[in-house]
Amino acid sequence: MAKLPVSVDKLIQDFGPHKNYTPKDGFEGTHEPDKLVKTHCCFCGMQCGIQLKVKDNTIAGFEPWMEFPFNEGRLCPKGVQRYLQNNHPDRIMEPLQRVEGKGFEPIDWDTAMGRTVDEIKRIQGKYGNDAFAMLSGVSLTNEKSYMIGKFARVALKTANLDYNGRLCMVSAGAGNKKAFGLDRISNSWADLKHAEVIIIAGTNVSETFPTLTHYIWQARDNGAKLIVVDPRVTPIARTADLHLPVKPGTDSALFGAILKILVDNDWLDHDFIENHTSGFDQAIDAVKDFDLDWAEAKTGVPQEKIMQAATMWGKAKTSFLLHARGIEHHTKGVDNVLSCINIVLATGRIGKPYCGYGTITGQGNGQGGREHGHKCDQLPGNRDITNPEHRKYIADVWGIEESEMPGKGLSAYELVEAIHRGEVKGLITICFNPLVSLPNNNFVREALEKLEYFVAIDFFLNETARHADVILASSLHEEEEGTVTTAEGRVVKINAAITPPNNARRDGEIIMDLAKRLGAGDKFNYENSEAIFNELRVASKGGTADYFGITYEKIEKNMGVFWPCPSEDHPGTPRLWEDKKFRTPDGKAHFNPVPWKESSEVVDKEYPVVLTTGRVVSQYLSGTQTRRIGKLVDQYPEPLLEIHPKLAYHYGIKERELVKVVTRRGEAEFPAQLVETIREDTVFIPYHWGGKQSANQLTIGTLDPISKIPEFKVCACKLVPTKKWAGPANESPAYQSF
Ligand SMILES: Nc1nc2c(c(=O)[nH]1)N[C@H]1C(S)=C(S)[C@@H](COP(=O)(O)OP(=O)(O)OC[C@H]3O[C@@H](n4cnc5c(=O)[nH]c(N)nc54)[C@H](O)[C@@H]3O)O[C@H]1N2
Ligand SMILES: Nc1nc2c(c(=O)[nH]1)N[C@H]1C(S)=C(S)[C@@H](COP(=O)(O)OP(=O)(O)OC[C@H]3O[C@@H](n4cnc5c(=O)[nH]c(N)nc54)[C@H](O)[C@@H]3O)O[C@H]1N2
Ligand code: SF4
Ligand SMILES: [Mo]
Repeated sequence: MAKLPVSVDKLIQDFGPHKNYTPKDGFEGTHEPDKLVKTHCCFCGMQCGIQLKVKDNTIAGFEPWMEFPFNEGRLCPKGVQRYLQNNHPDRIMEPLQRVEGKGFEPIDWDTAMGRTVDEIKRIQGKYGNDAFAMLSGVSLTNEKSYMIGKFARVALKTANLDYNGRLCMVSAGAGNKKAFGLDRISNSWADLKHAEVIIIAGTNVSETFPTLTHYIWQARDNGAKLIVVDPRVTPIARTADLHLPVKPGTDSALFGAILKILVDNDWLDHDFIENHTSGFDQAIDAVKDFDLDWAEAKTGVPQEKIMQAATMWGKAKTSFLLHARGIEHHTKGVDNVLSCINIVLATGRIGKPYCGYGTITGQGNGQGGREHGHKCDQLPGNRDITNPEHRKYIADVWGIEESEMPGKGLSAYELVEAIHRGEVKGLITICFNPLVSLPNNNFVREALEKLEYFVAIDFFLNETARHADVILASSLHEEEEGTVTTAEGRVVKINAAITPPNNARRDGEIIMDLAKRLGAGDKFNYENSEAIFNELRVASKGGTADYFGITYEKIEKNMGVFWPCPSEDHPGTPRLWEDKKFRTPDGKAHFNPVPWKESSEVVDKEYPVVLTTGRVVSQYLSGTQTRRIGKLVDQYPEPLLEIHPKLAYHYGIKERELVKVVTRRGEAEFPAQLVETIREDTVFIPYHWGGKQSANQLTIGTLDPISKIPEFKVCACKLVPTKKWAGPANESPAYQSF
């Protein structure tokens, strides 16, 4: 059996942005595969169908899966190259433990698991159960998400479980629950093609959900008008009928102003408002002063454009509004979402063909993973952990007393703050790289260093795992069967193509083994993934995210089933709300008042430039996976600072010159990329890198009070050119705009 080097310091050194890798055999195309396995991409929420070519228990390539209805064979650069992770030389193939001063050394499973369980018991015995926490991720299947929720509450007996969706969809989830009582996009993508007007707010769809753009093009071919709201002229914005270059953090002013215009012009669906909604008067009262002058001053969008957008939306008969992290990663993320929902409800364009609204879910299983108990305040079926009836129902499914079920725990960033304060002493992470992905990561690093015991479950040594005491060698997406729920609410099947190599184990087996060693083995006795799914179906029954009627067989037969699906004879629900029976207590859709609020940190003389962060097409999240795939690295090898030429001129910054970006949290240097596609007062940095290249050294750890999402999309920075320049600073027009 291949052994890892005693020390993996070398691996750590090599773990950088330039690590190129192509499979040594190059056997793609030269050997016939043993089999083709139909499954889905391991990356974003589109969950494109793909067929993996298997040769000798290795993924040797892929074939398009033409029949899968969403993507019909189309894939983006990440999907095409995901198979290169398999057989990668960095793969962790057996458990590792850290030896001070030496790096990591391989250990056997029994020692790794034994040590972990001893430490859990020691820490919980000394400091209480909640002093041992767990952070999880939604690249994991529904089965694993469900099992981890149960594991944390039943085996680890801690309240402190949260997940990386906390950095992702929670503002949208909270907004959707407030407005509709349910957290899912309203329509399947098929409805997008026939909408008359489409608003895309705060999402760079062509780079982040590339296969979805096909649906937008089709809508355009059918005559749809496209409005894009983004501080950057993103690729999709270049093809839009109208681009609104909003200043980061001001979307609620924009959508509030649009609501006011809809009211002033009576572009309203009075019947829908009267019979199916509540709260309209309060919502319009909150925007009564949002006139065009004010809105232009706040948002930086010329008032003619705001008027044009409102007119296009107001006069349309069918429409779709989509948003993603651009409006959600804010301390007013929930408010921004509600301000979008208000214009959808005012025009009654929901629950009808070609009329839709929703967030575009980010991670592969960002939808399903946020429904079945991963969250610190939630139980399966999107139940509420503070609701006595919900607790009782799930306690019965799990075979425990309701009184044994822990309560609401801390959210992801709050958990790190609790570690920093010394209140939480032990941590398990699975499928999460908080040191790269959480804001203000110098603070996160300090917290990690205070842990008494930290165990990471991963297949690559990510930046956070380098601080672990023990690493448990786990499985890639293609090594375990299960289901995921796509961004449109379609539950699809992930099929295992190969088994984990060498001494690596499936995530599911690791969790079950830990549960057994913690004395809860009888509650984690699953024969296979289907057995977990069948328990999940019962646990979700009657909840808003009801999967009871979904079976593995039905998924395979129909290439996916849309939840809610309450009984086996139910066909699933691609389009919500046709019956107008919203899942709120009064059965109505709720308008919510959204008064104006500033972002947590606004620019000033000392920090005069707005910093925003996000993604590029070839890299994925914290980059652990895509920074190891040579061709994706070639496409975008290092983080660049996008800056408008006028702002660059003001500081004397030239193309590719290093610029020091300084915030109140930290500083870092990035080569400048001069682009006319960004606002003159804003710079953008992609966040897929760690260490000195991490954008999250700069971002701010303030949270939305409701969703607890961090404000990744706006903070104040100053730029310090690293080359001296003698140019006339005050000449720059950009200077005027601060
Ligand atoms: N290539 C790639 N694709 C991905 C991912 C990835 O890492 N790489 N990750 C997946 C995941 S988990 C997610 S969450 C999604 C994210 O998908 P997106 O939300 O599309 O991606 P981001 O780049 O985070 O942000 C989108 C846009 O928000 C804009 N923006 C910044 N501030 C504001 C603001 O205040 N208002 C408005 N209106 N716009 C603003 C940015 O300019 C950017 O173009 O992508 C998924 N797909
Ligand atoms: N500045 C800034 N920061 C951001 C964002 C931003 O826009 N700007 N976006 C935020 C968003 S939307 C998100 S979703 C987060 C994501 O942040 P993270 O969730 O931390 O990012 P990932 O790269 O997905 O980290 C997941 C880890 O899980 C591992 N992994 C993947 N699949 C599996 C699996 O099946 N099993 C196991 N055991 N491990 C697995 C990977 O190897 C990787 O090490 O980042 C957030 N951070
Ligand atoms: S669009 Fe998303 S799911 Fe489809 S291939 Fe690209 S990363 Fe994978
Ligand atoms: Mo995300």
